[in-house]
Amino acid sequence: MSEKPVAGTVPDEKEAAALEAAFDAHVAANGKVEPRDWMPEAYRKTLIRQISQHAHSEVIGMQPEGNWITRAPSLRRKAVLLAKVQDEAGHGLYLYAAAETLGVSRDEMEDALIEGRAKYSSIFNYPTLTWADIGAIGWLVDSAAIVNQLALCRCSYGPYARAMIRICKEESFHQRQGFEIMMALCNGSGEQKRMAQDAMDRWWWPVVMMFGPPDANSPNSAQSMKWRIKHKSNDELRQAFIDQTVPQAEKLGLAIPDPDLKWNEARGHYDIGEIDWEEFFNVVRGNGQCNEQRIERRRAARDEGLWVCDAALAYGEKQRARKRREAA
Ligand code: BYC
Repeated sequence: MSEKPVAGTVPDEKEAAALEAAFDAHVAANGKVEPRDWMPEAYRKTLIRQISQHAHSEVIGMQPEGNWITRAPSLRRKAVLLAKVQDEAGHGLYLYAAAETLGVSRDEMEDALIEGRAKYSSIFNYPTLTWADIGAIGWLVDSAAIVNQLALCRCSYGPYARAMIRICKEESFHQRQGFEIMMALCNGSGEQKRMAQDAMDRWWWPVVMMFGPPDANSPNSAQSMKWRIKHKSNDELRQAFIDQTVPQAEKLGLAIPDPDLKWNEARGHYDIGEIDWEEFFNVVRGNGQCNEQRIERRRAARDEGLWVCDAALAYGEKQRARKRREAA
């Protein structure tokens, strides 16, 4: 894209059509788009929407797991969980930074989340009732995240694709720690095994829904796939997750709460029962079990942390003033 006009150039109508055609050809050939390249306004907006919502999901996702840091069953489990939750904060930061390259500020994105104008993943509106939920999140939610994010590593927008590569590496560790918690519970006492099954029963369907609405009802998919932001559709990714997870559940000795789950020899995939899309849209609209609590906590964290930002800004200004004085 280097020979093309940089962002901020205002082309006339004919130039704009030529730029758009060149842009489409570039991304169709799997070319990368960088922050200073010309891009269609709708491409920029789509990326801001998706990357910021992805960042919000990482940051809000710290809450359900953070809920168990003080109650982790051993020092080792506590240290691992703390590290995982810190990783999620880091993922949020890489993603906010990637979105900022598109000309939106961190404050604008945060306001949109807190004022309910931006979404975050439906999955984080479910409560973590027992320690087994921490295992289920690591195993199932992070597995789902990896399936989705591996495809995003090839996203046409360079800063997003590069952030995804690092995030996926960290998510693999998260997935293993979740599976290991589930393994310990499944090989433990009868009560521990029941706790693991109960977590499976509550998390399975919300995780299946995490991939978003079915392709036929996914308004953003067609354009995002054309722009190579998405390389695989919501249903393709959902199917890949189900196919890889069923054998893992069998290994753990956990039942999947879907009486219609069945291997389909002809398709070479598992068939599943009907997904309750009403529940999904209800949660996305803000009416899930924890939506209010999640946003309220985020708002409180921002408000209570404002003095830290003010102090950092005041300190920076003091340093600059000193340098100016010394240079004078
Ligand atoms: N929840 O046209 P569609 C993590 C919305 S973090 C809520 O298919 P698109 C982790 C969608 O935004 C995981 N809303 O959209 C963190 C759209 O509404 P808008 C987060 C959802 O963008 C901590 C509308 O439904 N991962 O794993 O083409 C600890 C129609 O959908 C959801 C990402 O964010 C949902 N589940 O495809 C542990 C990945 N699904 O925006 C783990 C990046 C859909 O038009 N995002 N909607 O108002 C993506 O890959 C895509 O944005 C999606 C949706 C596949 C999620």
